[in-house]
Amino acid sequence: MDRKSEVLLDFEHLDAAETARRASAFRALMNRRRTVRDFSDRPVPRAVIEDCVMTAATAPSGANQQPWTFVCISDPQTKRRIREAAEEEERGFYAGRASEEWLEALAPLGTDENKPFLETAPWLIAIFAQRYGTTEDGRRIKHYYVPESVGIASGFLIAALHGAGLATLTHTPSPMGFLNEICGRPENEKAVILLVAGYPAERATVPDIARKPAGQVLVWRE
Ligand code: IYR
Repeated sequence: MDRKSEVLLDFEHLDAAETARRASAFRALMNRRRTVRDFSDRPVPRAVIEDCVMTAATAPSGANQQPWTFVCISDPQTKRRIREAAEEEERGFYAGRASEEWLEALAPLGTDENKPFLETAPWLIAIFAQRYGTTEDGRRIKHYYVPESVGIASGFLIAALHGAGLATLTHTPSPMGFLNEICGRPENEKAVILLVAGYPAERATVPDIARKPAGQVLVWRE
């Protein structure tokens, strides 16, 4: 087993004051993020999406296997197919598959089976988890910590898009098998999130909900 290493060269060594400033500024930036469901059709250049996806692809992953594929969709016909398939699943969900308890938990969000944003927003990013890898000669390679790795990368993507001034919706139509067919992805890949990205519509509304305060999130052992 060869373990090659290289010197860590471009790590930014900051003093305490600058560290505190950066932490605080990033907290303020991320605290302004809201999940948005009313999108404008204002275009977003492909290069912006590429930068954000390649930021996501800097995420750490199990055994550095980077078990993710991001399919970026702006083509109106593909968006329409995705909307139609997603709404069909959602009709089944809201009209029966979802338990009373689940529907109650969703009530504050005001969601229903209509997903117009899947056509309005300029970009849909279908995030696929590679459950296993394959070699060129077709053998399977086991992947480790796949849900964790793809979850971390998805968080990076949401943060990158937000940092670029875009709004996102972390959409999870259930089940999402239709995305394999529409996006032409192989059997080893499982769609985990359909991320909607773009600018918010004018006068977009968001649910009146709040983040948990530090006292409910953060435990110190000093
Ligand atoms: N997939 C449905 C329901 C839904 C489920 C959860 I969990 C949410 O946080 C929001 C919605 C929908 O998109 O409407």
